[in-house]
Amino acid sequence: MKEELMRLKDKTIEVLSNSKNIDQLNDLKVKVLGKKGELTHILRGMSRLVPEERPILGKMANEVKESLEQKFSEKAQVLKEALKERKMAEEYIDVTIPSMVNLGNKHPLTLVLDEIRDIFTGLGYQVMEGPEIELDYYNFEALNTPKDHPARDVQDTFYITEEILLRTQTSPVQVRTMERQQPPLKIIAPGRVFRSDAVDATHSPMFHQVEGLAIGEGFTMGDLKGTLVAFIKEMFGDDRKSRFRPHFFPFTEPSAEVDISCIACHGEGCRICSYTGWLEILGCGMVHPNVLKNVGHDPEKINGFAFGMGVERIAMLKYGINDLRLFYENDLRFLRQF
Ligand code: 2NM
Repeated sequence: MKEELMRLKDKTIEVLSNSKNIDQLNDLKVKVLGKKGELTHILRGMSRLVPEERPILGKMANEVKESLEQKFSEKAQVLKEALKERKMAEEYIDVTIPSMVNLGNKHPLTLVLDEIRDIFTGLGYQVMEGPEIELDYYNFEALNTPKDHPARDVQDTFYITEEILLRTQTSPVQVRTMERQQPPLKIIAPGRVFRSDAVDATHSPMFHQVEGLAIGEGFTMGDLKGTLVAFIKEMFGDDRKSRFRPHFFPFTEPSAEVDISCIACHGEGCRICSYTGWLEILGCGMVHPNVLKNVGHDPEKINGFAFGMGVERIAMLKYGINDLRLFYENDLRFLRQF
């Protein structure tokens, strides 16, 4: 029996040291040390021994069991370590390999909006945002746009209820800001606006605007012109000419539209500028006294100027794009050019 124990021990150690993985090792452990294993089988033979020998063999069997258990746990540790090493080697990522990923690029409207924003923040303007779903009050009423004004026509405006609509301009953001922040104030409000227009090369029911506002004490039309000419030169080049034409907006008085000399023909006259030499790029004016009153200012003390431009229109002029729909179709052949 003693020999049997010794043989079991030696054989187990030999097989154990050749085990290639944890599963093999566990199988072996069950086979040798398990309840119905080989060691138990040998111990059944104890009953055939003389009583004096039993404790000696019992002690020996325990030693064999303990030493095997020790070997099993050592080997398990070694196999686990090896498995970890192998995984680490397999899953190693060389972060120094040069990347071949196509990173993509910014949308042309984003590029133009970024540029407009950089120019005005450079002039000390803050960027403000507001809701796209607006109250009639902020979109029209507070902006001195009377109930019978053509811009309020249900044909142009998406009404949700009688009082709630999709903003048709971003000036409601200016009104909201004037209500909360005291002058002097210089802000631009970029964002999406909505008008019930049929889609064609120059119209879309959703487009982007940037509106600007500066209020404080003693502003003049000269401040307005200086600001917008500085913007035009940065955006379209130092030698770009501009002109201010009288116009009408309900929220400014006096009001003007601003043209720049044609990008394509530089004033000679061509198809792009309809042979006028000029391209319209924005609207502007001195904030109407009624708008100032509506936000609680005394127009005798506080005044200022405001302006608004369409981002799509500026992007079309800047990049020579002749169809607005290209901005929204996400055709990569178009988008990759910017
Ligand atoms: C334009 C043209 C002229 C404008 C006015 C205001 C406000 F809120 F101050 F009254 N914000 N934007 C404005 C003025 C917008 O867009 C063509």
